[in-house]
Amino acid sequence: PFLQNVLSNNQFLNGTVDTQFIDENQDLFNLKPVQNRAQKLLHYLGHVMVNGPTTPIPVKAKPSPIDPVIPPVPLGEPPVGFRDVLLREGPDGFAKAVRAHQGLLLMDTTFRDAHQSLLATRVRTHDLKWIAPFVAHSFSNLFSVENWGGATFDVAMRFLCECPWKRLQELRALMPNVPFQMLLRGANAVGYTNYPDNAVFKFCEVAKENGMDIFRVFDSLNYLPNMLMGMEAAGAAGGVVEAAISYTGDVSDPTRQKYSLDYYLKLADELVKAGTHILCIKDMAGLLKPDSGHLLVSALRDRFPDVPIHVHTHDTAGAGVAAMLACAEAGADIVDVAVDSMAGMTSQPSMGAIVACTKGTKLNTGISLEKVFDYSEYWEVTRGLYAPFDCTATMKSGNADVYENEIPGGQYTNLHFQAHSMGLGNKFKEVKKAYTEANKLLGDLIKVTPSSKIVGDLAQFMVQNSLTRAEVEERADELSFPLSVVEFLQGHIGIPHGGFPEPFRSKVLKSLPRVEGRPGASLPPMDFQALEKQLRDAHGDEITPEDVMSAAMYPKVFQEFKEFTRTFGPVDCLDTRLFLDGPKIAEEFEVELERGKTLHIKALALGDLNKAGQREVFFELNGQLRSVLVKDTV
Ligand code: 3PY
Ligand code: ZN
Repeated sequence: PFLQNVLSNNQFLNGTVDTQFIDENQDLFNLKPVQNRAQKLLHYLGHVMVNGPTTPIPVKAKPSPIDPVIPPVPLGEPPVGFRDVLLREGPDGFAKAVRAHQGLLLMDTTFRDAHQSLLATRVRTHDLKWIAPFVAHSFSNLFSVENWGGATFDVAMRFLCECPWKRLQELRALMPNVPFQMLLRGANAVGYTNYPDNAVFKFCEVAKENGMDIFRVFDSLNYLPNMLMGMEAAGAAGGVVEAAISYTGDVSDPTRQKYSLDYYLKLADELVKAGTHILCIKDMAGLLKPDSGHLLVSALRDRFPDVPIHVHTHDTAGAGVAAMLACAEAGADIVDVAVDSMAGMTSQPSMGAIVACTKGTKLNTGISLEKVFDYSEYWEVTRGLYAPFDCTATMKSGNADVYENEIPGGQYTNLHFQAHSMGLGNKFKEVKKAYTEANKLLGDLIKVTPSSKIVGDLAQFMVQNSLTRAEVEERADELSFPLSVVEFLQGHIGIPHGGFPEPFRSKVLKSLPRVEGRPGASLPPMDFQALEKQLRDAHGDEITPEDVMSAAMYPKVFQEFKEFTRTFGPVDCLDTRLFLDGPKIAEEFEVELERGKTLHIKALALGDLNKAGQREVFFELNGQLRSVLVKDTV
């Protein structure tokens, strides 16, 4: 405003005053835009009050009105945990300490896979931060907390309008003692397509710098060259490499031999030879039964006595606890669990159940059940805030049909949501059947992001066009397949075990080009300097190395996130109920922008629709009347 006055002053404009000082100090004009985060947040709240949530809501339910209570946390530093071992001894020493540990270790997936599987990945940093100190203090003997990667990276920006890197930084500060673990989709990093190698390397480097410790690296086809590249990237960044074999089929079933015990052992040989610090069995669909789990883990244990074995599963059929206990009996060092109120169904097996079942045995976890109950209560109430995304709105139980359709946990929930939202809730069985058939058509694949999406896309195509497997095979040369299916057959994500299905592939591709070998090897490296410059030109100078990686992974999503933030401010500071549903008239609340900077807001009134199709929304902000004009788009 001062400058505006100066620039509209006649004397100044006529040049009748001495402006030499200004001429010589042009940087006086480099004014930063007034931040005014408060006004932006009022704009956001007004927008939600007028038009409803900015994020798509799959379930017609409101966030619960009950606030979670944070269990008491002792003062002072949290106790020493495995992260202290890692920082002291490095990844090799850490792996040795894990292997030497007596009793069963747990990874807690509540901060990532559990809500990816049950709540459409929608849990916000805000609610993770409240409970993080409790976890650091009460569960310092966890192997790790899985809190990053997978779908969380993209969902954070796309739907929660928050920065995934800030989540990592904030949690790191609150939980210094427990190792953090992320899910890295090998050459697909945290995306759905292959990135150039240097993007995966840089991503791991920045993740490590921001506090990530353990990188679970997998490839959706178990395609070894992709896995090795991801492992190298994680290792070069100084991370703990946890190579993960994605599990499908049933090693205990002699009639299902495409993915036999021998197949898994040979793959494990390669991963151990490549120097993985930890070996993981990633059972993304929850197909490991107690028998098959025991068989597989015993064989791996015999073969690699010194390598820690970590088992991941989903509880879709309901046999997760039994399977994890069998794996632990057979020699697994670590199994994955989610806190009770975020466990079961398509999520991980229950932490409380595993802790209770191993208590007093040689597999004792050393975790206090009382603390698990406190933790679970926090999540039970917090989960209520996410009712608009909760799969239990329609999904009432797990289902053992997963042993047939082999749909990964998160995708099982998504397909269920989709079927219900399309009014096909009574046809979910058909969708799953089509998935089984689509998988056979594609040659019986390992199914996990992104290969699972390809199978899902083909299944949807078959349902929409009422096509059977035989019809698709017969007419493969004339049908217009989804792009993801065509690109898979071209070799864009790698080569499946046993090769591509023929003659199906040739019939679909005809003369389309085929990628030979590892897809990333033929991609030109990403130019990060050019990307950074482009981002600075578009968004100003406050671009960080983390922003550059966000844009490298998701260029469009990142741009939209930046634009959203420019308009609506730091919405990650709002409580979840306010973020999703806005305040009620006369509601008073506080928003902590940063430590020591708190806004006191009261929603006063919603004006009538004006001629321009807008409504004025009135607030009291720190005792002063404010209003925002919002276009009514409903
Ligand atoms: C992901 O890739 O996000 C997964 O959770 C796979 O299981
Ligand atoms: Zn999983």
